[in-house]
Amino acid sequence: MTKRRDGRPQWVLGAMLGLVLMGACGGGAPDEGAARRATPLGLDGVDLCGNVCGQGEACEGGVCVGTGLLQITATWSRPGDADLYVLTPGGRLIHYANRGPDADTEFGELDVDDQTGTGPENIFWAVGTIPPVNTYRVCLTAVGFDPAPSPTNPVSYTVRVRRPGKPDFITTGSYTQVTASGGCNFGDPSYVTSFGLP
Ligand SMILES: [Ca+2]
Repeated sequence: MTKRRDGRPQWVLGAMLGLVLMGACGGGAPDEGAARRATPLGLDGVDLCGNVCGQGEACEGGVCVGTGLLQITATWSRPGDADLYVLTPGGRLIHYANRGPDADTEFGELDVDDQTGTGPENIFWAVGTIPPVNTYRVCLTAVGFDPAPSPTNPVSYTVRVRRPGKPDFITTGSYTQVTASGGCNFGDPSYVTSFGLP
């Protein structure tokens, strides 16, 4: 049986995650806390989701997306095409043109490439797939907006990292120019943040 470094069997983690995710997307009576937790961008997903997502999925902004032991999700403020990039600890770049899951993404997967809306765009390691440990980099390009991002018409964004047992790690920002990707390096205009596992 595959084990993490802390020695917990994989199925235990999966079961814990399942408990966390249960009820994340409809299927139960609305609770008062949902309204307080909801954000304008719908990253919480509780209030904006009108459907019930399947096992291994979570609702983000009304869309069922994949989730697991690591999930990185981006939304943005006005309709257009932003692209989420995740550079894995092993140096693999996951994005719309390298979606995985396979060895070239260290078995992470991009399941939603939004080109016309406000997200979500979502990269995750599916339930039962253990993401590699060490440092991840996150970039978000803003390449397909009309009007293009500018000081008078910025595109703001929210990127959320979810890991079981830890609070959500949320980074927000705003683009005032077109930002392309050169591979998700520190200092790139599209660079958003870094985080580590475990
Ligand atoms: Ca996109």
